[in-house]
Amino acid sequence: MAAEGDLNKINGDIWYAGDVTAVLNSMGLILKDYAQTIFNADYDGWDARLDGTGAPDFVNVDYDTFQTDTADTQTNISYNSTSDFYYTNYPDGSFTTLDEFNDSSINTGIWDTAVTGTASIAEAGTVITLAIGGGAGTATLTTDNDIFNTYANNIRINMATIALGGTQQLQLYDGSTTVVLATAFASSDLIDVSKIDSSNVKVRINGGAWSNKDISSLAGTIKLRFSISHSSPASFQVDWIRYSSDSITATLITDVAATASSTITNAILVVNNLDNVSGGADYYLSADNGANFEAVTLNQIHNFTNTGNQLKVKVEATGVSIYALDITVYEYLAKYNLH
Ligand SMILES: [Ca+2]
Ligand SMILES: [Ca+2]
Repeated sequence: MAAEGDLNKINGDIWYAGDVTAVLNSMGLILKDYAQTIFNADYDGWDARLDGTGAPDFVNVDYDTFQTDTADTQTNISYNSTSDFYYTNYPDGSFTTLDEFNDSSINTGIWDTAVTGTASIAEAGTVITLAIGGGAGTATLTTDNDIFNTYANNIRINMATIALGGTQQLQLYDGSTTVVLATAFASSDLIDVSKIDSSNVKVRINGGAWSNKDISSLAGTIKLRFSISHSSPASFQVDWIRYSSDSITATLITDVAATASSTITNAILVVNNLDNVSGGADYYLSADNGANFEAVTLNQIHNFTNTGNQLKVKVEATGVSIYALDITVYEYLAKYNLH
């Protein structure tokens, strides 16, 4: 006899509650595909001949392609009005200052400086400048302490003026081995460094795609280091460095829902999303207009403990790695009262 949840039943087998769930979950996979055509029609516009009026005759469907910024709650979430999606965005103000470089003196408790040849390092005018003068030289600005253990796993760096080139690098350095995180800065570059584990650090510049840096070659104290070297004048400036160590949360709650004609007792949620890591975001549904949110698994049937007649969706990411919390939500569709 096929076990509970195994739909390979034969006549005479017992039908379990788990089999009902399995059937409904298989419908969830179909719904996921079907939702794509609904989203697409919503973007393109419904054919005026549809149902005589151009309005689809849906049954128990709630969806949004986010063509307007309608979400009720947006915490560390931003709306992209050009491409109609929501994405996690941690503002600079949510980070803690490591150094703003604004007291015209290099803080020896934070930094070690080293220069050769014509190089110089100076803090003035709210920035720190690493420069090469008339001839060859090298300048490095290195944290005194372990960047991740002393401060946090998430580091954000704001570059200032980049006057001339030379070889510019942002590095991790353990006293003997160097891992290059970024090179050739541009003015106002915003660099995010997010440590994942002892082997992997993710880096992105100006909110772009994350790139992975293998740090398994580093051991002991891992310091952050800015470096410039050149044979003739070159320089760059750093405006500030901040970090985020506390548990950070991004929350998106969708707009006030239309009132359903009957009490909502079950639903399947479909979301078009991009999560950097599996389980990067948690998804919730509320059947009572946001009074109670219940965790759901995408594309699977959810039977509400707290029933109601207004559906809302919540997307939440909580943790300490900005990379892992980097999620994008493009569209959602919830079909309720399937049975
Ligand atoms: Ca200073
Ligand atoms: Ca500054």
